[in-house]
Amino acid sequence: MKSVDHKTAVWDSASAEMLLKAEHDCVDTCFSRMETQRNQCRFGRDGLCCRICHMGPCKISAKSPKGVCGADADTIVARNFLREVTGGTSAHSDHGRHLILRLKKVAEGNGNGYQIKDEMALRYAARLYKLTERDRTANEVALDLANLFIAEMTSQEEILKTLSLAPEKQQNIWKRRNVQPVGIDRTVVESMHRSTMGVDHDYRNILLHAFRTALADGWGGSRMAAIVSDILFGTASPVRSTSNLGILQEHTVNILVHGHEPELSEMLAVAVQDPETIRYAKDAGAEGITLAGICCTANEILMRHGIPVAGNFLQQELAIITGAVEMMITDVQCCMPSLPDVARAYHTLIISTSEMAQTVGSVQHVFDEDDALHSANTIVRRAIDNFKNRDPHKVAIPSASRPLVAGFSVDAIKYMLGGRFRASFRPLNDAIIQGRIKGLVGIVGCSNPKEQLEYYVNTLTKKLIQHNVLVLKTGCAAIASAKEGMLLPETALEHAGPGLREVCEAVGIPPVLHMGSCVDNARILEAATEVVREGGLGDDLSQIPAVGVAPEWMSEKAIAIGCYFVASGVDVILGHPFHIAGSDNVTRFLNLETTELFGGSFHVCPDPDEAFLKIMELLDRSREKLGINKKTERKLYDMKDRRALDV
Ligand code: SF4
Ligand code: MSK
Repeated sequence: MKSVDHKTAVWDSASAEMLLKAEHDCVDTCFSRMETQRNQCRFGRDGLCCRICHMGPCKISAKSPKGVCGADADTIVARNFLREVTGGTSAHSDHGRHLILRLKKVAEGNGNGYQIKDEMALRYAARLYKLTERDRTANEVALDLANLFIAEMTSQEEILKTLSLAPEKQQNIWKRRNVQPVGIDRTVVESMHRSTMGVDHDYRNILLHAFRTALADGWGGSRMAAIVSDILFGTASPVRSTSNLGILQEHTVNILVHGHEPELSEMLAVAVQDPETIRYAKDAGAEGITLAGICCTANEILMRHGIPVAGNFLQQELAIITGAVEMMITDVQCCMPSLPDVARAYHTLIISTSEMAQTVGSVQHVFDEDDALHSANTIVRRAIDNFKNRDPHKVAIPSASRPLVAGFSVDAIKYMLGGRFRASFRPLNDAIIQGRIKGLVGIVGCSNPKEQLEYYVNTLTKKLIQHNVLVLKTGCAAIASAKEGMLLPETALEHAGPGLREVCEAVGIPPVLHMGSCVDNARILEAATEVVREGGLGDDLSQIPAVGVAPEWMSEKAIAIGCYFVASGVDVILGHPFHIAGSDNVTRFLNLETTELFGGSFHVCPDPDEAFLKIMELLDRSREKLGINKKTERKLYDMKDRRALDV
């Protein structure tokens, strides 16, 4: 086992303590495995390895510039890139599909414990899609909506209806560029077809399909997932909670939920509050039950229930190393196959609950969604039964934990900005126009052991708010901010520049807004669309002063997200590059030419200071074009002004 320098591998003290304990307990983690993988294959890194047919695998170099079939670097790099975007799109969209099918069952009266929690969100969504909702029951409306969403998955020739939620000019750009996706399933299948041996060889054509596929994610699968989650589990509103490994308790049964599906975790949240279950835990010698989350399942139950967040992607193994976790319950996406190996050194049970996501060494306990509460109760009792196996000599829970405020859905932001009766983005637009807020930056994505955990995210976030940039966060990047105390309005405001602080204090929002899980990046686009609709900042997303950043990304999902941001006209900063360096043409297309096509492109900035400067340059450029690049006095808008701003 390679040793890890905990000072350079991680940023927060809790993770550093657990890395030292891992070494002491002789437990391998992704940080030590990263050391054994340092010498990574340069053909893979540059996107130049092709193994899609069995004349290969072929690798492209100066000496062998073509594969056996004659494919060159451009084709191979573009095909590999498309397949990554397709992987990410599939993950988000399949997540959306599960929720849509659940909504359909609820609408048909077979909810089995699930129900429509937010009828207003349902009726609002129905109106967005021009479904009749007046004088109809919630179930009738929900059934129509579920069927429409299923058709969004399966339609063969019809353009996705969900694209119509974007600003009109945006839709026209997609039409002109011929990148409007049809049904998500067809778009994904076509990606695989195009990139198989002997089909699409023109790198531009392949990359355009990558953007088409990504749009099927951001303005399709992910957007529908967010809509249905709100209907089934309730639209999030600001909620207080805590974060980091210090939320684990020495004397309670500790249960961690990890992955991405909210359905099980919603039921677990109910199950752990059942007085009989709590009594069962006390009979087992525990003081109670602590339920907490890892990764995006954490974000889901945090937003709606205020359940604490134990950590993000790179902390999944570290949480088990505390020796205090009775059970980690995994579902889909971002759950490391190493978890059972780590758990073996302690008493932790790893339970995989999804039939499609099994891990060797874990206990398979397929979550029965048709008997959800009972299934959740059974799992919780099993965790309680495991409490007696905890070895107190192996327990060391770090003390670090920070309070936070999360749950900023678009509705919640609107409400906070304008109040119940005048909920609107107007005050935000005005603050941007007046220069109090310089612009909006969405910081999203994962953590990656190639870089010091959370250094980039936290350094950049602080700099941005100091310079009056309002930061929107999702996924593991949001958890990084939580652990740093930056989701606590009081702390964050200490770091905010005067203009941003003034606005945040006036409307009562923190300068860093936690908007949810990685599938919720669609909500950031929804917020940007509200800004466009409110008026005064351009008529498509490429015109508003807004930038996306994926500092420590690792997942295919992050690539799909980056692409749907760029296709929506938003520039995206990457902390490290895609695997495309083997093709100058592909690199130029993604980092330059997409600006011509969509209004945004990718920029690679390996250092947070460099990223900060690039963001400022991009925001200034947008402000310049809008003619608002100087601070103006606050102006109160009357109806005439508003009409003049309308787009
Ligand atoms: Fe090699 Fe062409 Fe087959 Fe790829 S498709 S493995 S480049 S022969
Ligand atoms: S969990 S995709 S590591 S954000 Fe959504 Fe975190 Fe990235 Fe997974």
